[in-house]
Amino acid sequence: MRNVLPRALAACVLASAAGSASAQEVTLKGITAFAEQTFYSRGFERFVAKVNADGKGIIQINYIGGPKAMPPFEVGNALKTGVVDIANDTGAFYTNLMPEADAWKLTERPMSEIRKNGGYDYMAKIYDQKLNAILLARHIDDNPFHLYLNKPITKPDLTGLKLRITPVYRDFFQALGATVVQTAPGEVYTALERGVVDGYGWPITGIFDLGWQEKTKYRVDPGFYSAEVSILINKNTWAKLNDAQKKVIGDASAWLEAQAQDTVKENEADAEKQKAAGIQVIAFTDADAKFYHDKAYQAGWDGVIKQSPESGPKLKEFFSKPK
Ligand code: 173
Repeated sequence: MRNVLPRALAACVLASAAGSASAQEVTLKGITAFAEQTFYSRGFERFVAKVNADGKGIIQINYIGGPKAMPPFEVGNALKTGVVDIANDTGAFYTNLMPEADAWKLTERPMSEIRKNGGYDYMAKIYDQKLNAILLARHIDDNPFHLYLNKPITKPDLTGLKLRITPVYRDFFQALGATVVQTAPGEVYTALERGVVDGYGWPITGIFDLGWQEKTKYRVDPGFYSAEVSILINKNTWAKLNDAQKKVIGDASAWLEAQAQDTVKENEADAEKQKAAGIQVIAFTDADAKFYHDKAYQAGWDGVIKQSPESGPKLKEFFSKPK
């Protein structure tokens, strides 16, 4: 008789501990590499709002913010080491850890196909090994990059121009003769204002977010590549989640990635806005436009393959337009 009570108590304590563990709400730390409430952070912010609504009592995201909280090129390492659990970032910002991530810009097939043809799985292994992370959702796609200039050009020759870049544009702009200088987006306005650069690479959308239209005279057409911005989660964080928590995150990810195609509408709206702001389009002849386009992909893939001689050719097969 004497032993019964402690044993019953112990069972009770165990049961309630297990009960509270499974019912416990988990809070993840989230960060974005782009300025808060600007175009490339908005998808992430919708994702955070959905997780926090659907995940009440299960899982929440504490959104710490953007470049004011952490320099954009450091977000990849913060995710890898678990300083943050979940991040909104683009491959070009963490090539120091995973050069292959920059290859996302070269996709010429929708993510739905790349998830089926083995390309996503191939990249997932590299994310696992080099970034200790899982790519949850690519929410920016079909969003071309452009060259913006303050000096006019008439053909695809950038000799004598100094351009702001990230790894996205380096090989291409250099192949056309430009001198390049890498900066975070937050430094572009000042670089233009001071005349430190003659232009910059950036996608078709978002220049109004940081006021660059005030310091931009020309946009060169056509655009090239397809910008990628994705939500990533630290692998250890993911492994600790229970099924219900994983479902909230997984459902919100699928929901967001399915919206990536809406980017096309934003592309058109921003092109109109640029026109209204007086940004002139420099359009090449058809032959020059083809040369420019082909050079972009050739220089882009050459760069990826040079960095990753083993993975590069495989990624090219998964990502390129079927021949
Ligand atoms: O130009 C950039 O900073 C850059 O690389 C990028 C990538 C994806 C979306 C927007 C910008």
